[in-house]
Amino acid sequence: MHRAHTAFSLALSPMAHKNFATWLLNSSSSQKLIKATAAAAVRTYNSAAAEPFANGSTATYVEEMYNAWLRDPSSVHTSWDAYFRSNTYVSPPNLAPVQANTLPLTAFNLGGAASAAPDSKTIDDHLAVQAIIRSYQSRGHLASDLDPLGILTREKTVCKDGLARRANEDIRGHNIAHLDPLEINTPELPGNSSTKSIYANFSFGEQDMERQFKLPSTTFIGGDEASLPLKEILNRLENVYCNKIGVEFMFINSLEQCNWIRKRFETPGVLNFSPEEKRLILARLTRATGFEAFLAKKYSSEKRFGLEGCEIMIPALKEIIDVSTELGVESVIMGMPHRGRLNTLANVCRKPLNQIFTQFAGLEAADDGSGDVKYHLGTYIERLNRVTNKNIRLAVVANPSHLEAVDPVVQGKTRAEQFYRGDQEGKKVMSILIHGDAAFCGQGVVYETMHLSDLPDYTTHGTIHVVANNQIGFTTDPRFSRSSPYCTDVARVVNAPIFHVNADDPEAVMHVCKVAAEWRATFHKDCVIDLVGYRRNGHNEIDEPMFTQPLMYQKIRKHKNCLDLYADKLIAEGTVTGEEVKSVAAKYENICEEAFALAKTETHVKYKDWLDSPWSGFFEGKDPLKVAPTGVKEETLIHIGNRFSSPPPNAAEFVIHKGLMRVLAARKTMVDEKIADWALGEAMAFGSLLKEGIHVRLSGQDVERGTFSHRHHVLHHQLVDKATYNSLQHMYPDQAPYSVSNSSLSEYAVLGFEHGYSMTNPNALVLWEAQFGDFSNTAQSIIDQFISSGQSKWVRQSGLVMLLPHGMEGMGPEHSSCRVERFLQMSSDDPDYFPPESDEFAIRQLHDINWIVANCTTPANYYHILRRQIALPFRKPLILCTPKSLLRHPEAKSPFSEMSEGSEFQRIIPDRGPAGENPSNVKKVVFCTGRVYYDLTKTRADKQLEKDIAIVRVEQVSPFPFDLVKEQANLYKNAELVWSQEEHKNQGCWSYVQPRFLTALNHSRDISYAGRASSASTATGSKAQHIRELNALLNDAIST
Ligand SMILES: Cc1ncc(C[n+]2csc(CCOP(=O)(O)OP(=O)(O)O)c2C)c(N)n1
Ligand SMILES: [Mg+2]
Repeated sequence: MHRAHTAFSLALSPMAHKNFATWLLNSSSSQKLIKATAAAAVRTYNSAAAEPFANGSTATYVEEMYNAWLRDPSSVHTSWDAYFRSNTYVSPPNLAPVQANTLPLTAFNLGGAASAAPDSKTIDDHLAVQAIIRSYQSRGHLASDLDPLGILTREKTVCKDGLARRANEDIRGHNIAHLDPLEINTPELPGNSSTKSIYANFSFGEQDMERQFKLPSTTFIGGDEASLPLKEILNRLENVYCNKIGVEFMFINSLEQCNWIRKRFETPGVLNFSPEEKRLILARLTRATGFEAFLAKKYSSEKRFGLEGCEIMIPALKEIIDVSTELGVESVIMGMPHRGRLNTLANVCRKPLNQIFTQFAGLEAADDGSGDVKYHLGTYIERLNRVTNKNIRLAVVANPSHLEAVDPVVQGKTRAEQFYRGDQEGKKVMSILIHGDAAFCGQGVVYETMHLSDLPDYTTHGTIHVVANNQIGFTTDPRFSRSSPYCTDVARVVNAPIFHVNADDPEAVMHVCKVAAEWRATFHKDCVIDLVGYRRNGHNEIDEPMFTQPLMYQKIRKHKNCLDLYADKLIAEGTVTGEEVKSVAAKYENICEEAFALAKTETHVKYKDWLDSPWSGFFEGKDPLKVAPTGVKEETLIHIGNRFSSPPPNAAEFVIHKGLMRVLAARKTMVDEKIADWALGEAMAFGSLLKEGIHVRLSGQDVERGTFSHRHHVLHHQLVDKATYNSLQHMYPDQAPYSVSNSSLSEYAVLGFEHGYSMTNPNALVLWEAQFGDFSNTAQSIIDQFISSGQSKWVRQSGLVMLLPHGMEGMGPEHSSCRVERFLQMSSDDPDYFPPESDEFAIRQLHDINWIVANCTTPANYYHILRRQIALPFRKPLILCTPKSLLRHPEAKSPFSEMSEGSEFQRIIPDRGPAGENPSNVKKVVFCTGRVYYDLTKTRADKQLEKDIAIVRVEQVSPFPFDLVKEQANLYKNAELVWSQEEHKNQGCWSYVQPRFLTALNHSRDISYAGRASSASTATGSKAQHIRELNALLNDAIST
């Protein structure tokens, strides 16, 4: 509505230009009409840059209102009627380039004398033709010939000129079905007789087919012609919009973009290819087809999820890459599912064929890791693009079976690569996402990822989506797997144009790919190519498709493959000979045979060959067991603290909220007292890393302020919109960039994105914060499939930090638990194995585990563990339970001395009070983690049991500090050992720590549990019950 209002008021602006359509308004006055017609028709349309009119749907809306009003003034609201009558409406000025529509209407022989004013029938007929053109543009795709099997293709109808056309009244009709020139099923019009008579004039008969019509500015079908006979108009439209390409774009809110697309598809001759181009397509198609055939021959009983039926995807990807490289792209990051993946690696990335074939041999791995199936592995290749003669990097990101889960990961990786290259507009680095038809519409993460596409801190400046649409998902037909007409409708939400194309027409496919690459390079927005093909085999090669799709597969069995169809076509038109076709195929088969022989000589597979994100140089020369110090000079802490607590340098002009002035003042006091709370500790970690050249990126919902209003990294000018100040970006003149960004309200896509971002460069601290920890479970497949297991499956490391607000604070079942038990269950350290004790115990454990799970109780430890992420000589994900009420807890503060040089992360914090001083007298040791520590110490103080009960904090839960637990237990020889937690017994850390305690204690002592009972829900919704449970657990734990 806001936009509509803007469009409306712009249209009313006194700056209004000439009134384009005056001639239509005043049809009663022929004098006026002629003058105005001439004035309007000779106007030249300006370039998009000069477009003063609001673009967007509202502009289209006004235009449509206007058109409706032209047809029938009574069909619009009286206010619009008055407005249009006032002659102040200016139609959008730049609907076409100069060549179109520059002649006065009177220049055409429109049925009357050339110099006479057109009569109202002529005008109506012209409007009707415009409406027909618009309908083809809007809905022609619905009748296009996309399905190679012909199952879904619309029958042609014979029109009045005797020609068969696909677009019938549904298509041409749209909202203006009464304009149907062919009068097939013209609907009854509403009662108003004057309306009826107007519409009656709109119908065309056979006699009209040769009539010349002036082409409106919104079409390019004329080429250099300003007018065409109606028959030719229909034929050209039919050819453009209802042939092998279906273009869906009229929903786009930009007239400039719509025109850009119209021009690319409507201009006569756009589908003409040179013989060289055709031969290249044929050669590529031969390789794509030959690769699948070769695998089918050699490994007939292996699943490979072949591309048969959609082999054109390989030449399609190559075309996209060629055109994009020509336009400046140097690096392409791809994400794709199983289907056609091996073919893509072989023929798009040109991964050595022997490496691919080795994957079929069932060999042992030469390096660490558990590996993955061959159709999930990633790759990274740098090579010369032979067509453009430019160097290019291609990466296919490793992915799990979880369809579409890789999408946001690819986007994050792409964004990071753009960032490190300073490629702010995505001119050098781009992503391509390949989808299956069923997954594209079925998986919600596609929608979530789409919604990142235009956000300032998440955009990759346009992704080309390619759907390998084989019109089936496993055994399910589209009519049972989606409610939308197309599998691509999800892309409409971001105004991405969608190019549907019949996968059996290679030239149409190449044209669409070229347009897609140019679209991205021009507008830096997403677009979709829907390759409509089929699946020649079952879901995999061993599946029997006739069980479930008998009729479809009868058709498929009889259907020639695309290569043969295209070869036949090129032979028939004389572009190639049959011998040439055979020799290209034979040559490729030889290449495959040679690689096959080479693969046979391999004795091992190397997972490293399949790494998608190599960190060249990072591991070299590093002691793999040495952690750099995490403490920094006190003066650094003071400097960061002072900056972090100061308003912007131009404070006099920058009006800060009073409440935030108080926050800054409180921070300043802490800095003066050399003490830090949680927010300050975090800022110290970030600031010191930035000083050391480490890029820090924090992303998640509302992270700029912080869900709990404690962070406030972005100060907002109270009087000036969008004026902000972020002190962490201004710590040091030569610091690394700091980015903090509120994300879209998504966990799955955003966590995936940040994971992808973290894969690109090890020298960056990338953090994702959940609004509350429990919401992270909507991103479970990123956690399970990528973060916890990525290194093991794909030898790929990531130092991503997940900040998960966690704690039972009476807020109800949600907002309480981050379900730390789940993360712990996925930790890979063995509960029964106590690693050898040495100075390197801690670092070895970190080296060997899949990730780190911690719950810190002090800002200093939080600071150290963040810095340790970078100080480690390798990268591990860090799952961090973070506090809520502790953010402001008076005791949860740390002196600078615990963060300065010489200090380090404490895996366990021993009891620092009277109990620790005389340990042999201690009756009980309560081990715990996280915020419950503060409740336990308070209860202990209240009960005056400080000498009797020691409280030990396990700050790093996983990998489990066996050595330090043993040390603490030995210290309190006579004490009973208890684990206390606030989470329910079947949740929290208990089930993880219990067996590990026993291992640490060598089963010589026991450990008991003090906490809530087991429960299905994470927490009670009743405050009273919460307090009751808390008191019970505290009393249970703190008693002797
Ligand atoms: C999230 C998820 N759910 C279910 C599956 C099981 N599955 C594997 S392939 C497939 C069908 C995919 O169909 P489509 O996306 O059209 O790709 P195609 O196999 O047809 O190329 C299904 C359901 C999966 N891999 N991932
Ligand atoms: Mg499919």
